[in-house]
Amino acid sequence: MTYTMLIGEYAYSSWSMRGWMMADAFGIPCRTKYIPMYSDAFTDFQRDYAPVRTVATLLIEDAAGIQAVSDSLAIAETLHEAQPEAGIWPSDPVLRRRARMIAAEMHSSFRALRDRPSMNLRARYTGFNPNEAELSDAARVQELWEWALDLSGGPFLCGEFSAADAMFAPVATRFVTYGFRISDAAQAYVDAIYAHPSFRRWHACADAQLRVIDRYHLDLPDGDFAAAPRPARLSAKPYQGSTEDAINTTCPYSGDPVDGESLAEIDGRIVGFCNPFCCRKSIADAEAWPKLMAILRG
Ligand SMILES: N[C@@H](CCC(=O)N[C@@H](CS)C(=O)NCC(=O)O)C(=O)O
Repeated sequence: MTYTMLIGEYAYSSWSMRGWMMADAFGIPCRTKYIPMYSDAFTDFQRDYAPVRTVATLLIEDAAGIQAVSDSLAIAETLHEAQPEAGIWPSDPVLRRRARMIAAEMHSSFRALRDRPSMNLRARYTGFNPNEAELSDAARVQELWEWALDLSGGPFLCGEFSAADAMFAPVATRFVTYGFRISDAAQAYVDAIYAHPSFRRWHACADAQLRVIDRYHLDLPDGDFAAAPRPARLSAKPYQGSTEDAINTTCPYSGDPVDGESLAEIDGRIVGFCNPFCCRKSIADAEAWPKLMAILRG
């Protein structure tokens, strides 16, 4: 059985992030396939897998063929059923019930918060004035977070990172992007999300993906994007030179040969990748990628 997660834009597609984290954050091997949103490729995807029409969609391939499962909660339950030990839902039944309850509320609610302040990992606005409905959603999210964190003791909603956190991670980014005033407990949780390795990998991919979709950007002053609560990152920049300068000959991710246009200087060492995207996501946050760190520290 093999898994492939079909996703949309890393910077903007909050449901893609949720579905993708349901596998990545729990160490479930799963290929990622990006389908550009608002493109012919997206229309083809909807036609090929109808009635599926949204990302994230999980493709499950086995001897019987390929089955497509869309919808983040269905993806969580499908993966949990296949790998109950992975920790998608907490093993403790009390925590598991709570995790399911708050994940379900995230899935079915918060229309206002999901609409105008849409996910955008490329911006950090100043001057966003939340309306009453957005403030009310933000208050309810914090009420749920504080209730869950109090009961579990944190650092994540139900103790260890679970599907409930994958569901709320994009909300944490909205609070950052739009500068919502939140409680200290909520801010500590936002910081924990931003420090989580799987979230770091997703954010690094958002940094690496160059496509900008204007409809997700508001006409507001952009604040200090670098000040988002991301952990300190290793110094890294693109490197122009020869593949022979690199400490590796094959890409840490794909195993394919290193490409001369995809070299980076990371923490003082030259590393090569198989394509520019792999190179950019590594520059964005090297420590998020264990296979890269194994080469750097090897
Ligand atoms: N309820 C779905 C929502 C998924 C969703 O709306 N995804 C958006 C991208 S963030 C999408 O694929 N939109 C395309 C469309 O609705 O045609 C889930 O939980 O996954």
